[in-house]
Amino acid sequence: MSTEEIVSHQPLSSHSSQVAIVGVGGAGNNLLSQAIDGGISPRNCVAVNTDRGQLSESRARNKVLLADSTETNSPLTRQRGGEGQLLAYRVSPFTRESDFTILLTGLGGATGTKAAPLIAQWHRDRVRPIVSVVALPFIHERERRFVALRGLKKMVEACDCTVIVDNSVEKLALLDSKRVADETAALAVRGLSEVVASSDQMISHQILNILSLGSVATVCIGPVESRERVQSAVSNALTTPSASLPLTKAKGAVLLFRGIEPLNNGQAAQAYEAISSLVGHDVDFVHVSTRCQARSSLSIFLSGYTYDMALGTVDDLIEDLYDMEYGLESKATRVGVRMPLYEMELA
Ligand SMILES: Nc1nc2c(ncn2[C@@H]2O[C@H](COP(=O)(O)OP(=O)(O)O)[C@@H](O)[C@H]2O)c(=O)[nH]1
Ligand SMILES: [Mg+2]
Repeated sequence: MSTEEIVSHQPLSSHSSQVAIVGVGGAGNNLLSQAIDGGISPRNCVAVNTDRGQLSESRARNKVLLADSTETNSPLTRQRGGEGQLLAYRVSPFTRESDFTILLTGLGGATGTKAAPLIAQWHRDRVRPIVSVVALPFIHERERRFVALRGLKKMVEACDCTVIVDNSVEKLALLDSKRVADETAALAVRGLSEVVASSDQMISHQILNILSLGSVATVCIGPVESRERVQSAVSNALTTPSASLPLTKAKGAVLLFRGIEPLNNGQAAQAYEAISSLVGHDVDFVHVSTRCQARSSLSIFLSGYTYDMALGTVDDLIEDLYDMEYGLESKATRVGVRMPLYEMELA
């Protein structure tokens, strides 16, 4: 039985949702600023960090400076019932009016890995939808990938859906672009927040329902040369998912199209056909078009994955690391990539 569902976008409904976007830690702050540069309003954005310098550079309107871990052991923290409570107390003034929260962080460091799951859990306890977009460390950040996996487990447990943007995978896809992962994460956040804030709540619910078919999702982003060629745009986008999870295991797809003219139902049906044929079976589907003057693009969120499947993709990379370490033949593209080093923190 096909569960395909095609919904047209009703722009500027009076029943849209309020979205809050929270960026935690160095990566979270950077990616949030990039999403703001891409067009989302800084008003609903909150940057959270233990690093005062990074926080001051954030383009978010609201900022929360967290104490480092020595301070979180203070009597005041204990009085308030632990770190989760303290975090909630600091962050909630900026998110409690919202119906939908998007959490943005990089896992594998100290601040985001520790604080983001606590912030997510606090929202989840209030039965508010929370979707996270998380960057996983580059392949050369050995120990960090292990730390990230532990953090990912907590994120996955605390969020309705966690969209993984693997820094390692994205770097393989487009060698000429320095920061593909950043672009992907920022576009994913912008697309989701834009659609949730401007569509009918019913559409937001459908999107959330499809995203939460599994605890983990990937996002595939690509340009659209013309709406008549939407099928090839879909196939191209699906060749570079944000984390290397198998297409065949996807259970749902959320297609966000941006362009001067929205996709008509025929074009949306063609896009669906391309997705289901590449995935190899029917998936739950919703599509939303947003008008914009810029070059047309699409973001396809593939959902229905589990934490264990995500572990599998990281295992592959760990095997590659092992091969590199012991001089075994490995895929040349992976070894040959020169990756920029991000700020390392002495936690
Ligand atoms: N894509 C992307 N990943 C980043 C960026 N900065 C850091 N990361 C990744 O996020 C992980 C956590 O780093 P960071 O956010 O600095 O740690 P934290 O501040 O302690 O939470 C790192 O291991 C990096 O792989 C960034 O600007 N973009
Ligand atoms: Mg930091």
